Parts: sequence; structure tokens; C-alpha cells
Amino acid sequence: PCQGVRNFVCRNAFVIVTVVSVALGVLVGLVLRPRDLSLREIKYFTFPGELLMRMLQMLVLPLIVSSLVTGMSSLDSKASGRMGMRTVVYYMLTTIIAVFTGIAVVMLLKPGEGGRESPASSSSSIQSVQAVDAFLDLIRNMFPPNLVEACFKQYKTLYSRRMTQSNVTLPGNESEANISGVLLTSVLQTLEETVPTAGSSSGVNALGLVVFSMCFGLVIGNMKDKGRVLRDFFDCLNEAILRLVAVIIWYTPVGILFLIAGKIVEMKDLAQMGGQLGMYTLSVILGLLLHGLIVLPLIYFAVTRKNPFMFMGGLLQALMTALGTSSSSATLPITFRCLEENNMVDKRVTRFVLPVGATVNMDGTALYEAVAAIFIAQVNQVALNFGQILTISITATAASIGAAGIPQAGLVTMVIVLTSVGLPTEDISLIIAVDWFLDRLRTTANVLGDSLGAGIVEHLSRRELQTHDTEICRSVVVE
Ligand code: DAS
Repeated sequence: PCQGVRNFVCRNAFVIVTVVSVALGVLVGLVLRPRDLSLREIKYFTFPGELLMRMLQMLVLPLIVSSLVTGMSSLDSKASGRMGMRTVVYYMLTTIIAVFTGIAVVMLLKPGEGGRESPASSSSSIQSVQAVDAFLDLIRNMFPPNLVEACFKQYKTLYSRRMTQSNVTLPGNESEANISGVLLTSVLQTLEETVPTAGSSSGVNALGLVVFSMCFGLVIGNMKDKGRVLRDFFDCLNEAILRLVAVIIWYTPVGILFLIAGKIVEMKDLAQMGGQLGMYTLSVILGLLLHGLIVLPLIYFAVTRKNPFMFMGGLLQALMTALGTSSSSATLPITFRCLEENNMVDKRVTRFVLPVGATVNMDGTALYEAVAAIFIAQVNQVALNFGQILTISITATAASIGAAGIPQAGLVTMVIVLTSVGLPTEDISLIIAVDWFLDRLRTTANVLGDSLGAGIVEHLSRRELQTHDTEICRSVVVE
């Protein structure tokens, strides 16, 4: 047995170190809390964690573009169409199940019961118009008017601010940003600037990037020899990015330790976790555990007939990174590596399923927004009817699709859910105190959902993948 234990520890040494770094982070944070560090001291203390976020986020945009373009161009449109359909069905199904799991838990536990009186909610018809607008915005966001501006508009803004600061006027007029300047600045900004925080109106439009990369990949995939140079370029770019990940991954235990310790140090008074807020936190955690440890593994086993927990064991590094960074986008490079290196999932599947999943498939976020909305209704003693609960489940699903894979994005898109049923959006302030903690847990659930989805889609697409392999072998033999 000790030989077996020794083998296990050697095989998983690095993952064990990362899990230990999470525990150490909590410990260090709790030890430092009573010292009341100043903001400056906290900033210095969290610097090693911020470095990890910046290193990972620096890779997100090139990784999303290169993996999607390569993934979409590596299969013929029929095969990628079928794979895409399976992926979308899995995403929608698991997100809707997550929402109903959350609603069941919060209706059972009733964390907001006996809350304060509040004026009756205004008629939901006006509010639902806002929800419809928000939903249309989401669809509009998938087709950016000008790709460079939409995807790098954050940098364009910074670029113009930087250029005006140095009294250099932008070449051409503001709306037609100088493309080379924007791209140059976007590279500079990517190297040094983190992806903008949740809620910033001019965030990077990852959704537009995903849609464009998928369409572009499909087109060059059907251009036969003409598209070969581009296909090889994006394939090589994807390979290079994943090699960079292989280097950065060694730093993750250190970064995660300081990210978690820093959050514990700056967290508001723990006493707030008591009472209603404690029950609300418990409801979200229970919902996420049910979804992540029962529902998703059951779906995985039902489809693949394989042990889901063995598969999840290979994801531990990515799950710990999601816990530390609370960003599915920042975790994406690690998720790729865990699925391809540990679980041997076919690259033609991961390159399609993961970038789309990290952007639009957020089971944890959907569950969380449904629980939060019903909790706020309970606190305001608003009795939700069936129609309003159905509206919450639909808007929570839509809001999770629209949420970016960055910290606390779910808190921002929750406004859509609350306004759709006429609940006061200012009550988001009730749950902000614990959001930094729940954000980590729901991000981990999001990454788990994407990863199990890759395993399921690979299993369902094995016939297409084998056919594709045979065609490649045949063409090699002919050549
Ligand atoms: N932090 C988001 C993510 O990266 C989830 C959320 O904010 O709900 O998935």
C-alpha cells in the first residue's frame, strides 16, 4: 500500500502542491487579517497573485482566436456542424438544469424568509421590456459592427486616452481608429493590462471574438489548399500559446496562494456571513455542489459509461486555478492543458468546446443568479408566481450566457434577472459582501461544466473523429 501511495503522490505531486497552496492561502489570510493591513500593504501582498492573473489573461485572446480558428478549420463543416449542435444542446441542457436546481434549493431553504417589508414590485410588463432589450443586446453583441473596434474597443479607448495625454492627435477621426495603432496598443495593453474588471462598459467583447473566430475558421477550413497557410499559422500559434501555458503553470500554486490570502485579508467583517446571508450562501453552495458533484457526473456517466470522478481528477489543476482566479477566461489555458494532457481529450474537440464554453456556458453563474433573485424576492416578501419564476429561469440562463468569464461578471448581469421580475436592483448590495467567495465557487462550477462537456462531446463525436482520422491517413498514403 505505501508503494501505491508513493506512486499516487509522485504522479499527482504538482496538483497536491496546488491544493495545499489553496489551504495555505486561507491560513495565511486568516493569520494576517487581525493585523489590519493598509491598502498599500494589501496591494504589495497580493502582487504575486495579480501577476498570475495577468500572465494567464495575456494568453486569453490569442488562445480563443487560435484554438477556435484551428478547431473549426480542422473538421469539415458537416462534422463541425454536428459537433457544434451537440455542444450547444449540452450547454443549454446543463445550464437550464442548473437554474432549476438552484430554484429548488432556494425555495426549500427559504434563506430570505421573514425579510423586511418593501413596496409591491412595479408591474413586471414594463420590467420585461428591459429584459427583452438586454436579451437583444446579448444577441447584438455576437455580431460586432467593426471587429477590431468591438474586440479591442477597451484598448482603443485607452489608446486614444494615452495618445491625447501625450498631445498626439489620433490619425483619422476617432471612429476610424488607426488600426495599426490600436493593434499595437492592444498588444502592449494585453502584455501589461488585465482584462477589464466586470461591469466596465467597454470590456473586451469575447462573444464577438468567438463568433468571428468560428466563422473565420469554418471559411478557411473549406478553402482547401488556398487556406493551408492560414490553417498552419493558427495551428502553430495555438501550439505556441499552449507551450507558454506549460511554463506559466509552474507558477500557479504561488499565484493562487497569494490571490486567496489577499482576498481573505481584505474581506469585510466575517460576522456578515451570519443570519440570512449565511443561509443564502449555504443555498448557493448546496446548489453548486448538487450540480457539480451529482447532476453533471450523472450526465457524463449516462453518456460515456465512464467514471466521471476519474475524469474530474485530471481537472484538479484547472479547478484550483478557477477557485484562485475566479475567472473562467483566465483559467482557460490551464483547462486546455488538463483536458489534453491529463484526460487525453481530442484537440479537435477541446479547441471548439472550451473557448465557446468559457464564454457562454456558465452553469454556476446561472444557478447563482436564479438563487440570488429569489433570495431578494424573499427578503422583500414578494410572492413570485409561476410566470415570474419561469421568467427568472429564462433570464438567468440568458444572463449567464452574456456574462464574461471575468471576476464578478455574474453580479453585473444579474440586473437583467432582477429587472425582468420587477425586483429592486439596489438589493444586489445585500449579497455583495459574500460575492467574492461565491464567485470563486461558481467559476469552478463553470469550468467543471465546460470540461465535462468536452468529454461528453468527444464521446458523442467519436465516429466523425475516426472518419476524419481515416481520411487523413488515406490522403497521407496517397501522397
Ligand atoms: N467569474 C465568472 C467566471 O469567470 C463567473 C461569474 O462571475 O458568475 O466564470
